[in-house]
Amino acid sequence: MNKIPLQNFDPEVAGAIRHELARQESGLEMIPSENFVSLAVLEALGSVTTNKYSEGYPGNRYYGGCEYIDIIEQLAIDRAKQLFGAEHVNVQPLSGAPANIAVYLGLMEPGDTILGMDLSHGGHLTHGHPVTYMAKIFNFIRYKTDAEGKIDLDHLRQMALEHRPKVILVGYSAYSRDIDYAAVKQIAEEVGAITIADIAHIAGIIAAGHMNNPVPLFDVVLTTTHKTLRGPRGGMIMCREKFAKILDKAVFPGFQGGPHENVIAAKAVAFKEALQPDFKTYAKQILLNAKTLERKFREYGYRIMFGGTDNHLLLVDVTPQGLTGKEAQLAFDKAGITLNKNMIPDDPRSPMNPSGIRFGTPALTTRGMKEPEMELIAGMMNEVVEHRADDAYLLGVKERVGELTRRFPLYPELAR
Ligand code: DSN
Repeated sequence: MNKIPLQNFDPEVAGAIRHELARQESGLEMIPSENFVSLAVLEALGSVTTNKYSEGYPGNRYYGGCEYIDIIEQLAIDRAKQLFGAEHVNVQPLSGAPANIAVYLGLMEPGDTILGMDLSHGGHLTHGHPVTYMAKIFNFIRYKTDAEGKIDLDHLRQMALEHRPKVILVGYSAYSRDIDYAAVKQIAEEVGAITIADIAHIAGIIAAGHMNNPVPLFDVVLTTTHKTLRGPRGGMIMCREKFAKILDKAVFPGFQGGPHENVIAAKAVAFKEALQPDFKTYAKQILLNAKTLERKFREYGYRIMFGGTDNHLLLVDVTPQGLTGKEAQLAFDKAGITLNKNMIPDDPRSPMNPSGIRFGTPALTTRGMKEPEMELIAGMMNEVVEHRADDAYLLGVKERVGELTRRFPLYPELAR
């Protein structure tokens, strides 16, 4: 076995990791699906549990030597149940897209109809976008938000009555409002559809009790664990007991092989963190910070989609300012502010050069930033848009970004 430390054995990889650490520490991370995990989560993620094969589930594995792996996976399951009030939990999905696929394959037959949100209205690729393989297997019908950016429940009901879907899917990746799960459940019951919620973006906020929780109402709830939940990169499925067997089988052996137990160990640690009282404070601050950005962007005269935000993110149309989402993203990169270009509802532009930008507060909030910093950041963002063609100006903003982030150290304990 190689015993040489990473830095000595592979300085190229070690160097790139060090630079990535510096990039994360010195910039403003505003991609709403990103966050910073704790050292305890990192430690579990980098543990020897990565060496172990463990196909099957706790107490029922295909391999020997799983006694400690079983403890870890059961802890993750029990903590997730406690966090969300779930009847059954599967922590093995490798990430959000594999979790979605396993659920589709477990619940539906090829050709079955599923009603999901249009990508440009805040939905997700895996919710039936034509570029995905799932769209070739299942009949996705896409609903949209109304002119004010709200989910039009009457329209959703009409579509459900017309198409009689096997599944109704809610939960989005660029939508900034809360969801009336009870109303969607009522529509699903009327047409006999299974309800699925994909809460990947807002799981941490739901776990903290600051947004509506679909778990007690819906048949199946999917999430990633690395966004507002602040765990390792991974996925999770929660469901009613009656779907437990079929979905466990869909994950393994239906779709995946051996689970990544180091990631599951890190999920267990993150769930323990999310069960602590200070996680509620953290999640509340995410929302307060997003509201502060909303207020400032409104003052600056930006076109905020969906009429504002109830969660951690904002979707803003920048074309009235005379630039595209792609141009804005590039200018923000130059200023040390990381966010992403994004389609707006019924965007006339293309996904690679759309009209909007999407940004959010989970990672900044993890650093300890609050309302005063959000005001500063909104001001700098507005300057970036106004001076996007002036590289020297953007460099000046980057220096101010550096001054701000130095006041909120991220991983001072890590070697550099
Ligand atoms: N890529 C994630 C996001 O940014 O929303 C979702 O898969």
